[in-house]
Amino acid sequence: MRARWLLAGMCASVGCSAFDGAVGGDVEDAGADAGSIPPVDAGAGADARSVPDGAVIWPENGHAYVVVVAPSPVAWTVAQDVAANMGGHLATIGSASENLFVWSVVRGTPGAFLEKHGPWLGGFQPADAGEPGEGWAWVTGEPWSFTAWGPSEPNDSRADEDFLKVYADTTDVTMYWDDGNRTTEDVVSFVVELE
Ligand SMILES: [Ca+2]
Ligand SMILES: [Ca+2]
Repeated sequence: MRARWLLAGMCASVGCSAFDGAVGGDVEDAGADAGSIPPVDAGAGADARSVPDGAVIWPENGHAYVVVVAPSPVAWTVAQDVAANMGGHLATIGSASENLFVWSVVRGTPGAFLEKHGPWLGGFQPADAGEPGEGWAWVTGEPWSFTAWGPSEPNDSRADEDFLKVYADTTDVTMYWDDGNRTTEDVVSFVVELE
C-alpha cells in the first residue's frame, strides 16, 4: 500500500475518470510476497529517474517495473496513457529471462488478477493485421521476437482481441500471454516499465 501517491499523481495527469471514479484507491506494492523468487531491492538501482515506490529494478537492463492495480477494469489504451504519464510505457518483453523476471513481480502483486486474467503488457496488433497472429508489435517499436503465448493463443476469440495481456495461473512456471480485447472487463492491472 506504499504507493498511494502514485494513483493520486495519475489522477492529476490523466484524470480520475480513467479509473471510473476510483479516486484515492491504493496501488499495491509490486515487490511484496513474490513467492519463492526473492524480490530485488528496489533501492539498489535508484538513480536520477523518478522511480515509483514499489517498483522493482531488473539488473540486466536497469529498468524499473511496477504493477499498477486499478479498482475496476481498465482499458489497454488508458493503461498505456497512464504508463506514459508516469514516464514509462506498458512493459515490453524481449526475452525469456525478462518474461520470468516480470512474472516474479506480477504474480507477487495482490489484486493483479481476476481469475487467470492478469495485467496488460505493451503489445498490440494493428487493426488491419491478419488474425490472430500477424503484425504484433511493441509500443516501443523494439523487435517482436520472443513470445510466450499460452496454449491456443493468440486466438482472437472475441471481437478485436488486439492487445496483449497476461493469462496465467500464479502457480505457472512462466508468464503466459493472451490477446485480449481493449475494453475487456477481465483486466484490472497493468505493468509499467520505466527505462
Ligand atoms: Ca486480434
Ligand atoms: Ca485470446
